Amino acid sequence: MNTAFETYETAWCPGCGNFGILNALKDALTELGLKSHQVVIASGIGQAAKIPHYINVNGFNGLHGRALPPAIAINIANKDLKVIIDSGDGDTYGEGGNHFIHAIRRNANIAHFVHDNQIYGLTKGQASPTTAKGQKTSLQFDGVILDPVKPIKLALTMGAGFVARSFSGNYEHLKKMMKEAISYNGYALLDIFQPCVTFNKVNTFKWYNERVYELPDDYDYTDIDNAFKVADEWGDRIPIGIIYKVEKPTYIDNIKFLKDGPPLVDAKLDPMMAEKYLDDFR
Ligand SMILES: Cc1ncc(C[n+]2csc(CCOP(=O)(O)OP(=O)(O)O)c2C)c(N)n1
Ligand SMILES: [Mg+2]
Repeated sequence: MNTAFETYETAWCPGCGNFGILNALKDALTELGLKSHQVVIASGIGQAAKIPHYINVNGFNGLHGRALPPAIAINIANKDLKVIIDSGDGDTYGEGGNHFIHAIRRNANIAHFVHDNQIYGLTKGQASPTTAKGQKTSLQFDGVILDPVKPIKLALTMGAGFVARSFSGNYEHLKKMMKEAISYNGYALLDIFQPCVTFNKVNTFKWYNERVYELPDDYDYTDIDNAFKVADEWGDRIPIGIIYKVEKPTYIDNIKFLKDGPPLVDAKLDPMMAEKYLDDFR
């Protein structure tokens, strides 16, 4: 157990897939040599979104579906911080779906870890955007009637520069993907399969273990056609790994004074500069 970022009592169920994610996250930060004050984790609402309370780094636990706006603002205000989001599939692809789409366009420097348990865990098992069609839940008694969101394909379509998937039951793989996402300069989506042992009796550790396979070493993640094919693989075999990765200018790269200047938090403020602009109205 990594105690560098302290250990807190959690409100998660015994056996929850979130434990694997929290452990891998602490170890990934440690191996990257990051200290508490250099990292900030933003989240929305949900079981996954409780992570800022369970790790000793800077944290922002906001509203449901609203992890991305503060995370983007933090990156713009202090480009020296490592900004990470930990939030759920509902929070990211449902309530926060609009932010998700537009955050990819902005390409702020954020590692976004989605705890994808394919269910609304905190509110006791209603279907989330990634729950399989036909799956019976605590609310959809006769089965979900909607087709699920395909997060990997959606992110590729929107032009994300880093798109990956991992599984909370594969510690080494997950830690590696987290380190890659955190080190990537730009918006990095890491969708993480995270069994919800209480409210999703379909997508269990066994279910994922039987299907998940690692993309081979010779897989070319710079090829968008490959990536779309991999994004469509679902069923008996589900790929994990870096599905797509290319370098592209970030939000800060596109704004000269943010790129070349000090972090905004350190910028000198001269209120008298406003006088110049006020003259236009006089
Ligand atoms: C605007 C708004 N809608 C609905 C809710 C109720 N709510 C809180 S958490 C949640 C679902 C969370 O699911 P997910 O993001 O997948 O996280 P999990 O609990 O599964 O980790 C819902 C519907 C809310 N708090 N705010
Ligand atoms: Mg969920």
